[in-house]
Amino acid sequence: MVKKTRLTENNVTPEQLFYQRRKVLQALGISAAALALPFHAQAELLSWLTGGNKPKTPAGKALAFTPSANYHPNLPLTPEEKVIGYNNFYEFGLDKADPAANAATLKTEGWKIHISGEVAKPITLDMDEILKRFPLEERIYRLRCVEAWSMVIPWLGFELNKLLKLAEPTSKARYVAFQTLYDPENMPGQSSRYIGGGLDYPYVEGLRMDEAMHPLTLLTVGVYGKALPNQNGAPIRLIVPWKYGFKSIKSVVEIKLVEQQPPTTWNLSAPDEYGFYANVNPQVDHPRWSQATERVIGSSGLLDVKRQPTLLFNGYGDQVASLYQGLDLRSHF
Ligand SMILES: Nc1nc2c(c(=O)[nH]1)N[C@H]1C(S)=C(S)[C@@H](COP(=O)(O)O)O[C@H]1N2
Ligand SMILES: [Mo]
Repeated sequence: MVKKTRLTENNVTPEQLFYQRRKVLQALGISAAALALPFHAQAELLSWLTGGNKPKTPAGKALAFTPSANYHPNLPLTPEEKVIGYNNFYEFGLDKADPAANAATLKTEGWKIHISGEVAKPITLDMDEILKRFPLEERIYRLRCVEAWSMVIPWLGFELNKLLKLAEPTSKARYVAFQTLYDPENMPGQSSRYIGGGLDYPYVEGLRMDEAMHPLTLLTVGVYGKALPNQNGAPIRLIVPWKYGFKSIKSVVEIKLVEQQPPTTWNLSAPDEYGFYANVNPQVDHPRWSQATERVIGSSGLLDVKRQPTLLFNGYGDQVASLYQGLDLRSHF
């Protein structure tokens, strides 16, 4: 068994410090986490960090979409450079700046998504077919990471239920299982536990069928009016706005409808800390930190970090609380 890596609460470190630290460490040729690692691991990270002229992730191309009247909360957007520069995508490293720096190696050409399992019509779609079949809508959603920070992000996407209906789920379909691309050659965290934190890859996630069919649940292909940058989970990723961010799995290739609750990556890694449901809940603390408040990314100067109260179901309770009637949210965290 590989060592468990745990998400950490970064609330004492404004994101600007991450960038500064990243710059200093890059100048030194080594990353923060590396300093605590054995020598051979430092060497592995060093060769990766200094590995030639890495291509820069290109900006996404502009996409056509309809602004959605119903999903535009009156909230200030997180600046685009934070949305595409401060990321969690452990396949490309553990630091928040790592995905933007390293995800250019993700191969998205010829991408296909495969829907199978408990369906009458298994189906494989490429990105052109997806964009042809499903008109894009802009949805402005809150994103609340389990690490107690948050953003407000304008996604471009379509409701997952439209894709699932196309495959005609059978009566046995009770859950939906999702899987990220597995490509250890181009996703360095999948082949090195020092880069990828020792998670089991490919990254997998799951939803109950009613959660998957809910109109808030999106497959997204863009952000800020353009195709998703690789670091945000290009070319297509899930967004479930009332759940902690780790449910919103990136770079999805497989969607399988199943009878039994599927395994999920963070729950496998630390079952006492990350549950299957992962509904945002200010009353149920993480074992190592409070979930009552959150750090607002992009709102602060270097030292004045704005915190705000976290909302039950991330503020989407009116739409989703009925899904959980009779469920103990404390034991089903
Ligand atoms: N495949 C994969 N999906 C992932 C992750 C990851 O490491 N790998 N991180 C998750 C976490 S913890 C969060 S908070 C969100 C971050 O999405 P963003 O970088 O687009 O804001 O992606 C989620 N999806
Ligand atoms: Mo997260």
